[in-house]
Amino acid sequence: MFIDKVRVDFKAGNGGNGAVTFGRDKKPSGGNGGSGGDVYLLGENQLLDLSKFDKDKLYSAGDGLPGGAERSYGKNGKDLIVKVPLVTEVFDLDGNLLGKVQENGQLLKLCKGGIGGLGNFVFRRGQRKTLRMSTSGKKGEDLKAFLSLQIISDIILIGLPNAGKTSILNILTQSQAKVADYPFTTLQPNFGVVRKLLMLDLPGLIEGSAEGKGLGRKYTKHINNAKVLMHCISLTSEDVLQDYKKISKEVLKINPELNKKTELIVLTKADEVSADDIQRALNSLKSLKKEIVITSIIDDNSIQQLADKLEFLTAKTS
Ligand SMILES: Nc1nc2c(ncn2[C@@H]2O[C@H](COP(=O)(O)OP(=O)(O)OP(=O)(O)O)[C@@H](O)[C@H]2O)c(=O)[nH]1
Ligand SMILES: [Mg+2]
Repeated sequence: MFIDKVRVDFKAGNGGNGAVTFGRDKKPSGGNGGSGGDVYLLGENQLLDLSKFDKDKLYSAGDGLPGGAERSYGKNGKDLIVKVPLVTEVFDLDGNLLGKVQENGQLLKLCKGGIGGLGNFVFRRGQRKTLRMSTSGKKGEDLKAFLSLQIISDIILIGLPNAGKTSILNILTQSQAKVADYPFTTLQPNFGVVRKLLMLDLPGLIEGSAEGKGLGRKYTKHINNAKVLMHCISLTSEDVLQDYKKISKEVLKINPELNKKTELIVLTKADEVSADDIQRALNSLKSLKKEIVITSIIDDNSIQQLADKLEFLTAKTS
């Protein structure tokens, strides 16, 4: 199941306690405790979602070990490095943004390990009563967080329910996501890769998606990071321009900046309509001055032309 938001608890390691020991000469010799390990997130571009996180688990780094005799230092606790997909944002429970992992290999420190306590060797020059003194290791920081993912895709498929989005994703990327002759077949985003381009198929948008109607809003944040918007409209529609406007309105409500994004209109199901219908649809969309490709999933040529166009547009955008 595709998961783009999780509640996760992190905890850095505690520092080890300082030791109280005496050498053969009866002088204080206790070493310092080791530091607790830190917790980091690491950007990993091969990961696609946050489903590997277990909300009931505490993600914790190792504790520092106590100091030992003869001034030996306790070993430092092991850092915990947790891989996350790009772009992962970290929020505290009040919704404050704490940080963002947006590049492959980027490390983001979430919690700092506690420093180790001091052993009594440190207090060797003190008074008699301080010779047995040591300090405890400090506690590691903890964080109750939400991780939220905004996928960086090359192409994002948008359009009304039943427009044929998943069918195109399947045929272009040889995926096997569910397709059916009713709206809202796609309940969670589907992924596929065509010519090394990551394609994301969102559940259909409807009027009011931006305000939370239907399934739209849950995943609409992923539109922000896509290079190309691929807007699917069925040629069997009564009014393709109206369909286009309904979705565009929703997209702009999600983010007004999205009208600057490269957009390709894909007219689908060409095999179900006549040549005249196609011409009529093209005429009604003319005023938009957008690139348009006409497809049918049973016409392989049209699908290859679409792939060429997507390759060209994404290359131009990056
Ligand atoms: N004849 C024909 N039917 C198509 C074509 N593309 C899709 N369909 C049919 O249209 C219906 C809807 O297709 P989907 O791919 O599920 O549409 P969707 O946009 O993903 O729909 P939601 O997930 O509900 O938003 C299915 O019955 C498909 O078989 C096409 O090119 N030609
Ligand atoms: Mg679908």
